[in-house]
Amino acid sequence: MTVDVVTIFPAVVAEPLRAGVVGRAIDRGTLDVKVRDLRDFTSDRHRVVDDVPYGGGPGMVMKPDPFFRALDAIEADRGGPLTVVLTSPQGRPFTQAEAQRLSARPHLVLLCGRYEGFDDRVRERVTDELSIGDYVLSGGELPALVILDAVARLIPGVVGDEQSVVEESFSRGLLDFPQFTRPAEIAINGAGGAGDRVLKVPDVLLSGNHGAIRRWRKRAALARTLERRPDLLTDAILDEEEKELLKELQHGRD
Ligand code: JBZ
Repeated sequence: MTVDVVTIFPAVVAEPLRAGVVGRAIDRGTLDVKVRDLRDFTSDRHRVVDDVPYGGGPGMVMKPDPFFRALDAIEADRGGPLTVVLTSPQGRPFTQAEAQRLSARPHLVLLCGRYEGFDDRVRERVTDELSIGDYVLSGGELPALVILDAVARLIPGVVGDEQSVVEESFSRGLLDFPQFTRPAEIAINGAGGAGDRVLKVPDVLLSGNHGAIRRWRKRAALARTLERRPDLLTDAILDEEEKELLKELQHGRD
């Protein structure tokens, strides 16, 4: 997949992309990301990207022409038609299903906004307007990175162990089960003094009984989801054993 990110803060976008699985995918050429400076597509000496809003009011608005010129350059580079993603609070919620849809595209453009937003005419070239959540941010750079990370993980060869992507909580519609690693016991200092509490890994995980482990994990994932995100259970894809376990857990609650 090839991705173009258009921003007035190219370093903010480029640096995080060097880390972890996404960084390695870029090194290997599995993923090709070009971070483009919006100011390179201005035509005035001062490389101005913002202006006062028509009709008055506080703050500045991003000028449309640098975006149009950037999109023309990207289209000439990559060949059209482009999938152009705009991150904004007005977008539809970005979900794992949206990530899956976008991961099937050969090419993505991510437009990052700043200030009070874009001149609305930029939306003429936008195919998908997405929001990563209901909170106030300073710009679209972090949302673009969030979307790129979630989409990149779904491209074959980006995450080493394909199975772990398939088994991931949100792909199944459930929260993950609790994980543990060595040591099997740790002593922690409670309020009373030194080493007065021992935190143990659940015995079943040390038992070597893989059937029992699988069942414990299913139950734990369902219990956590029921406790923290019951809304997810509406759409979760459950096998027969999970449906039974969920019934048990729900009866235990009421
Ligand atoms: C987004 C103009 O800068 C912003 C401000 C908030 C914001 C974005 C861009 S993108 N929120 C979101 O994805 O929810």
